[in-house]
Amino acid sequence: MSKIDEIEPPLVLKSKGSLHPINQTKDYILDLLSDIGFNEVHGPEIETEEFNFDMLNIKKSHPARQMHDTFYIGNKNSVLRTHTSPVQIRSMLESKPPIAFTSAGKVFRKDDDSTHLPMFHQVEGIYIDKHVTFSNLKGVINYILHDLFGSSVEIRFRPSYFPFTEPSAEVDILSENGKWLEILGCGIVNPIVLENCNIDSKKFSGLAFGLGIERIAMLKYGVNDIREFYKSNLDFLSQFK
Ligand code: 2U9
Repeated sequence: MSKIDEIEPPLVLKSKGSLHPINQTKDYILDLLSDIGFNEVHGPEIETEEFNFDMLNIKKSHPARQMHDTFYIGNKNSVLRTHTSPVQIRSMLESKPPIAFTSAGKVFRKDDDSTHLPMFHQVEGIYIDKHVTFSNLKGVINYILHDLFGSSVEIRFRPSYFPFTEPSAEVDILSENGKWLEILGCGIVNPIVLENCNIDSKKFSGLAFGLGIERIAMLKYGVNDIREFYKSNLDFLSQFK
């Protein structure tokens, strides 16, 4: 044993740190998706309006673009990304299908209450190939939710609307007290978005989905107030070691 190993560390260093529960949950979902062939891609947190909105078919008049929902910075063309979808757009422009990407990380919206924060984390997935169908989408979503909430969890697809997917659905799971809880959003990639990325929408189709990590972690760990995750309260955080 070398001399350095014999030195007692100060008391404060004796308890090891660990990954934050949000990063643990994010990594867990990314690993789950990597197991079925999705590769993680990365991109900037400061985006242009073009990549954050226009390329995703989010029109100038869309409420999400209003000053009270989006953090505009510097000149008006720069925003803090409101979702990780522009990461997928950047990667799609640089590759040819078939592709299966995940993107994950911080996103920013002007929200602040017990279930919403101005900064939260998302994981998104996109798979583009020939003959991708809604049935494939259901398969991927069932795979994720069965792993996270058990193979007997009841899952419900509810029709919804997003500019970047058509058709779109929100997905609920049945909680123990008999209430349906919204858990993620998904859909078939809008052909307009494929064409924006120079992908021939007559040859290719895609599935996409997005999850809010804090929401998943709250449900999985029974946390009622999203703000608990960001108080740096070691008694709270050390429960997730
Ligand atoms: C591209 C095309 C389509 C990603 C998708 C959702 C539906 C969705 C929400 C979940 C909870 C955001 O964090 S949240 O508020 N997301 O409902 N996301 S489809 O669709 C894409 C992504 C990239 C190019």
